[in-house]
Amino acid sequence: MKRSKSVYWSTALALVLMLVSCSPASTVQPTTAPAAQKTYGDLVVGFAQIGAESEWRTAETNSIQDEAKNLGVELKFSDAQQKQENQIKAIRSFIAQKVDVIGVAPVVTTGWETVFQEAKAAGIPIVLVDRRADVPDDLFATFIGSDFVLEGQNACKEMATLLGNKGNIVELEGTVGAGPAIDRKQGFHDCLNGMADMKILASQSGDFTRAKGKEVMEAFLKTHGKDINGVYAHNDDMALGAIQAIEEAGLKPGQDIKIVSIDGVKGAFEAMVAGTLNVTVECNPVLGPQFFEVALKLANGESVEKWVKSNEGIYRQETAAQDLPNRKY
Ligand code: GYE
Repeated sequence: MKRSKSVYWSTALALVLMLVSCSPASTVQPTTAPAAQKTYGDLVVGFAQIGAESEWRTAETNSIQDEAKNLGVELKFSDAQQKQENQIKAIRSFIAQKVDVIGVAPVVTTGWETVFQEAKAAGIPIVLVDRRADVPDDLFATFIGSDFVLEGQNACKEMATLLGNKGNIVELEGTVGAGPAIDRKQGFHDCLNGMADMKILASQSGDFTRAKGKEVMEAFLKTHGKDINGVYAHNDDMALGAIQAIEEAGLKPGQDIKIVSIDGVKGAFEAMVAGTLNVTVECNPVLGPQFFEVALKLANGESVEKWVKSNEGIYRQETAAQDLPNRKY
């Protein structure tokens, strides 16, 4: 009898508990704990790199790959061999792999809207690294890079000092349609507007490469010869090519023809120590740390500034020997 009583009460208790838990009034909403914060070790990041056209680009690639290793981030890296269609293919592949964040150094400023829309639809933030893209603000999270217009203005002021505000300049432009090429040209020309006796004799793209820079400089020398007082190169690699062309033409680069370029790579410091380059305006390629710091914030739903600006200096022949040993790239 006793046994049946206890069975009765435990069954009744179980029934009551069931009814209470099922009744709407007493239904306990499951508490949605905030999503656990991701750490670097959780991050999967895609990076669509342009290629390996210059010392600067190689330094940027090294910075991103080394920093991913230091932080334990899973990095999916692609080299587009300078082709935009390859960068777009890489971004689509990162979307398919559902990475947390996509970084891209857009080879040119246009042609990105469709694929960036696809990334947005997939809920994957786009981070522009070192080069900007002409897309609406809602299609990218931030631009990590330099003020290229300011770099062009600084290069112009350095050239004016070297030429005593008077002379003829030839311009080696970067890749046609690339943000830094457009902006470095604008900055230099804006500054020239205020200088009546400084003139651009010719401008042509050397595609940011040493070989093309040499080729274009050879053509400038054939056409303008000794009328050329200065060379403005949008990057050091083209300047180093121009130096070779000037020497082969029997002239002294850095003396007969003053040379100002942009980037601040090791080869430029070596040329300044040798006296063949006069000035390099720094453009910092060591963007890995800033890139992954931003990527982690975005992966955790935090907001970031629309432009994470790099800080840079101007380096001249006079101090190159003491600067060279301290250069990081
Ligand atoms: O100046 C050049 C590279 O995008 C800022 O691209 C970068 C530029 C850099 O090829 O050397």
